[in-house]
Amino acid sequence: MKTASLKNIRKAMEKELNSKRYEHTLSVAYTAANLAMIHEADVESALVAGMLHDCAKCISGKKLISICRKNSIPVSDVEMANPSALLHAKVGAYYAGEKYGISDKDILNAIKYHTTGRPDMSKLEKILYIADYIEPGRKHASNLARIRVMAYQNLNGTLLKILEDTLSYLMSVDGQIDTMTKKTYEFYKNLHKPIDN
Ligand code: DGI
Ligand code: FE
Ligand code: FE
Repeated sequence: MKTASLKNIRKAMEKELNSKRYEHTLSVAYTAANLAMIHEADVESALVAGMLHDCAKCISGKKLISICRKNSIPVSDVEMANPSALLHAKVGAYYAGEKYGISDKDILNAIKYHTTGRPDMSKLEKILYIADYIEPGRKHASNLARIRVMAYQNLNGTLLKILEDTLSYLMSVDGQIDTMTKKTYEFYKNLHKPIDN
């Protein structure tokens, strides 16, 4: 399939997603574009990644597992137990390639890792991860006002704060933590360690 235009992707998302998720999608796309402008990343890629990041979010957990099985996408035990939270990102990346014709690896990886992050993310991956967390429609996360300011100044510091807050939120609700979320947190924590001599 030829790469769909941004306008066509937006129309497809309007059909595919419920209205709340579609509003969130638009907000993430434009927040990601803003972050790309200030951090000198590719604005078009940020828009496309934002527009498609949750393209599999309205698919049931059961269906997400079966899509993974059919297409040889590996599923861990934690993903199997939390398919909606974790697998929509992996399936989303798969759909972005197969249904929406995206071949840019960086965009596909940004979608794939938008929920857990991963160690040593590209600039676009960081931008999407952060935009998803800070978009104007998000209301409930703690420290949001501070994180929004940080996002326009320092991507790695912002990632670490979001990861810290996500892990404490997951622990407070007894949520199972994905190995990738843990690895990402460790990576960005070590990056910020003060050098002692
Ligand atoms: O799809 P969105 O709601 O826009 O955002 P998202 O893709 O970042 O998903 C956010 C949810 O994912 C949030 O409720 C926390 C959850 N999450 C992130 N890392 C993990 C996780 N859930 C579990 N169980 N384990 C994780 O490691
Ligand atoms: Fe998501
Ligand atoms: Fe999202």
